[in-house]
Amino acid sequence: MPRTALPAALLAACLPAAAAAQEGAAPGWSGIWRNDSCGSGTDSWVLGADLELVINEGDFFAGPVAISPEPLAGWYRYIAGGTSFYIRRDGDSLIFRDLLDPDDEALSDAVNAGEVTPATHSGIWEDTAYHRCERLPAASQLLFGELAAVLLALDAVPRDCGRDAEGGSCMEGIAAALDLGGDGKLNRAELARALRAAALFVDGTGDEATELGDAAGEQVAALAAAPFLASLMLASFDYSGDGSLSAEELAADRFAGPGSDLSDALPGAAEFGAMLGRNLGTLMNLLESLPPGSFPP
Ligand SMILES: [Ca+2]
Repeated sequence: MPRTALPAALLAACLPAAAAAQEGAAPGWSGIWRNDSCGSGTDSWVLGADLELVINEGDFFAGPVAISPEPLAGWYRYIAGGTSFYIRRDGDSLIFRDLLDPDDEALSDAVNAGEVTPATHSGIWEDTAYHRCERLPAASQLLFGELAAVLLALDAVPRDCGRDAEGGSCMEGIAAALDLGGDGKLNRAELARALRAAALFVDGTGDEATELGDAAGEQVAALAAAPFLASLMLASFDYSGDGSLSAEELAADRFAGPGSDLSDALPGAAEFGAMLGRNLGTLMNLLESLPPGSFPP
């Protein structure tokens, strides 16, 4: 993986949807939601303004989301992984509406095309109520707690980030979202945390859900690789030599030109995710092939 791809990779993981997003989750919908109840549900749904993470009993999915700004018959259209669903708030619950028979391809196609909606059809839907929870259940927290926290923190990045005329302010938002210590810069551990979250996020993207067992194995590799990658990022971009990356250092020479912004600098969301997946996959394979002790301190 070329070093110059690393900050792009970090950005790609953080902002796969923002550059293209015209829509976003309605305010107050972001958070951790569980079906049934926080204690006994089977599924967790981490919903951010642009990104989501869905954890089921045996697998998980991560990716960009888009939610319509206006409701249809009280339901907001919500598009994830190219498939349309509907959601609405009901008090403290978030109601998720899917087709009763999601295997009915003709009907699914009509829903995805916007021809069949809750305003035009009834009796074909199945609703599931999700309840807001403070955190993921303990069993999920270990593997997904970091990604959930990073994903929700990115809600604070300006909504017009991808179209912002000044990429630098966008980078400030990203740096702030990932800055756990609150000093306005990203140190090696903060970069490593973002990279671990990025690796898991990429692991969960794609057409098929990823099995939890596979994700756990790859997270072990990411745990070892992330500090090494973070060191490479510091070696390449910490121009002031203080051991941290500032928003200015992340943005230097990249988003400075007149009229340049992230949407010019970065490819589309889908290509981006694929590129990042390839790069991280190659890198993980390389790192796994190295003998113990190969990592720098
Ligand atoms: Ca910091």
